[in-house]
Amino acid sequence: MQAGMFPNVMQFRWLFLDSTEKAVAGQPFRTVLLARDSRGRQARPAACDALRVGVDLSGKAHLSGASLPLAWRLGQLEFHIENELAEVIDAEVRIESPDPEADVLLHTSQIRFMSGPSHSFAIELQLADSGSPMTGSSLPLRRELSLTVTTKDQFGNLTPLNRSVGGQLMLRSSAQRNAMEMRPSTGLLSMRGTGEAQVFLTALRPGHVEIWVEQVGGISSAQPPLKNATTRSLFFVDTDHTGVYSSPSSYLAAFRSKASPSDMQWQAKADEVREAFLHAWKGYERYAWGKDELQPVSRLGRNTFGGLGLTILDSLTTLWLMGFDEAFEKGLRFVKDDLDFDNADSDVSVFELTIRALGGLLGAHTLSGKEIFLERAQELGGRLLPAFQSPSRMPWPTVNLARGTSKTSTQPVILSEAGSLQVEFRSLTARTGDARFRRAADKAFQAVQSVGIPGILPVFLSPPGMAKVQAVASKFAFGALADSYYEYLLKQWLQRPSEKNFKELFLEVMDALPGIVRPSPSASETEQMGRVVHYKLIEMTADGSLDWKMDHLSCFAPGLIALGLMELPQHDLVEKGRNATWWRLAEGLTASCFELWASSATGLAPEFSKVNSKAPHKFIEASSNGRHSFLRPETAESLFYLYRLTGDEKYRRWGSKLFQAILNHAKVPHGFSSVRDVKAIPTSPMDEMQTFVMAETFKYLFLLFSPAAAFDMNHLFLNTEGHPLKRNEL
Ligand code: DMJ
Repeated sequence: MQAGMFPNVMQFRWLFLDSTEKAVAGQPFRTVLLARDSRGRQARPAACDALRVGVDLSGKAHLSGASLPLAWRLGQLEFHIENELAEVIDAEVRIESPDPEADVLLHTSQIRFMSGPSHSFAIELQLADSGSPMTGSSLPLRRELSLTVTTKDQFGNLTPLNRSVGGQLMLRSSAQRNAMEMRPSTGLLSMRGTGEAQVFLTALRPGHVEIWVEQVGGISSAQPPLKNATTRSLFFVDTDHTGVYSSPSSYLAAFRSKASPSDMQWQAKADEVREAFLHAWKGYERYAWGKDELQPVSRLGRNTFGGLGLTILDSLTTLWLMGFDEAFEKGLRFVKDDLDFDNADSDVSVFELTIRALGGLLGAHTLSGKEIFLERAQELGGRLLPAFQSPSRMPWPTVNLARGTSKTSTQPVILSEAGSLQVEFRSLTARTGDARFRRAADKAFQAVQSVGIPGILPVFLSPPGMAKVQAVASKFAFGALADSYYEYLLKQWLQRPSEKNFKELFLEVMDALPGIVRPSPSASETEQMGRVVHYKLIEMTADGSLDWKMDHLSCFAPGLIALGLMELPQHDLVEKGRNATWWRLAEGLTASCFELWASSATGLAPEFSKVNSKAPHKFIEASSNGRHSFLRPETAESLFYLYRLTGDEKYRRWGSKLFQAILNHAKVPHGFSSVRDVKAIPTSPMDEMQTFVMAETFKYLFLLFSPAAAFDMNHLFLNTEGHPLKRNEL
């Protein structure tokens, strides 16, 4: 810096104090100005005090820990410059004397900020031949994928790997030999100076593979964090069952071409269900588009879930399975252009948003392979995560998606709400590689388990705010407040069969189930003389006495048992005579659920019914507060599974009775409506159409009347809202 006409101060020096003399993004860079007198000695304090200093910095750089005017200490001025970006900045220093005649000293330096130490890894996959990015975890077999590993500093600047890690970096995979090829075959990642390295992968077998970066040589303590930070789940599929049909209609045509002679006889019924669904869709489209639910009588829309167009999200998978191209396309455009979580500024159930909205988006992604559904699912998942920030790790009951906040609550946790949002969050992690989703849902599940009660749990647990989870004295039941918790034990196992704890928990529950079934299913087959006994699923109060009441919601249970019979290993089913008991329960409970529908004047099932405490435990008069029907799906769901298990046409006949009752007594000119009293004809409509009517009731009926190829149970399963997710995905 040149000397000027400054009284008593002749020279200035501009120094970098850090020994490396390197500026690093994100770290303060120390600089100092030294003032010297005419003899080259440090200037005296009095000589400096009057000098005014100005500093101008370009880009995002700023002074850290100090503000202007800067204070001289003796003849020295120290200040720190900070910048988030790895870039070159201009630093301009002006020094002015109080003497207006004196020169203004101006000095400009360029400071090159380098990237900070490597902080995070990113792994990106592309199809090697086309360069198309692969953001989901469903990847095609036998196609070469180029995998790029980048290391970034805390501000996202590309940076070479932190030197302290040392050694060589290798890409590792859990794939068995001959199941995956790598180029170079060692998986060596040659990091370029920019912080990027590339390898090529080709999977040869379908299934789940984990990949991660490992360090060979260097400081081994870096190993576990490195592996944790880089592990990514990939799922390779032989793309001839999901995500390959370009449209709903090509999907429909493909499965209809596989119809058996009996399927062909039922095709007309499947088409009637298709038409009924379209009738509901059109009513919604015309009068409530973009709102959560249609009020089909008053022809209005209402926002009961924050205003996400929930009916659209919950209908996408049915639209696909039923082959509706135009409507599916319209739904996709809504998801792409109009679905706005910032507008959902109200407190909405975390559980319902998960099973209906997140499940609907993931299911649409499963079937169509369209990435937009996954992108929006990921965004929604991110906005749901704050709900899991509770001392117990069980979710707070509601979330405000627009604000990303959850209200605390001192109300007990509902078992089904904390224990059945896992398959959606686990699937989201499998497809995006973002481990936060699965971690949150797994922690909630573990929290539920920590009450330490085997088998059937009470329906209420301590509030989310209590770190130690405890059971609250409440009823034991399989219907309202509990249902899908039991369902997700089996379905989490289907998602990842190596996690045997889910299967063990499910078996424990099933072994305990006869405690709330009447008559007892333990009677031998000869005693029952091959009859289908109409079992009832009742409830037990906290003090151990029985409550003789059965919810329609519990009618999912026989379907779940049938799924267990189809999927669980034989050795588990032969133990403790489970096979025979489960068959009896699946058939007998389904018969009772059908009876719930068929025995009412309208043929619609009430929300719940009382059960006679005396054998043979028939249904008696539905209580006046339980006589309404939301057109719930559980019986249709069980008929679908029972038909898959047994191939018995009786289940299709029963399904067509359910469907006819819906047409006769719930259809209104612009949709389908819940009804106030299933015993009263003509019915009184409640002017609401629940989104699960379109997500589930019509879907299960359609699948019941369709060929098995309409829903590939070998590769898929349905979440509790009827949305297809992938088996073996994790
Ligand atoms: C749906 O949202 C789901 O099936 C849930 O598991 C239970 N309640 C409704 C249908 O009745």
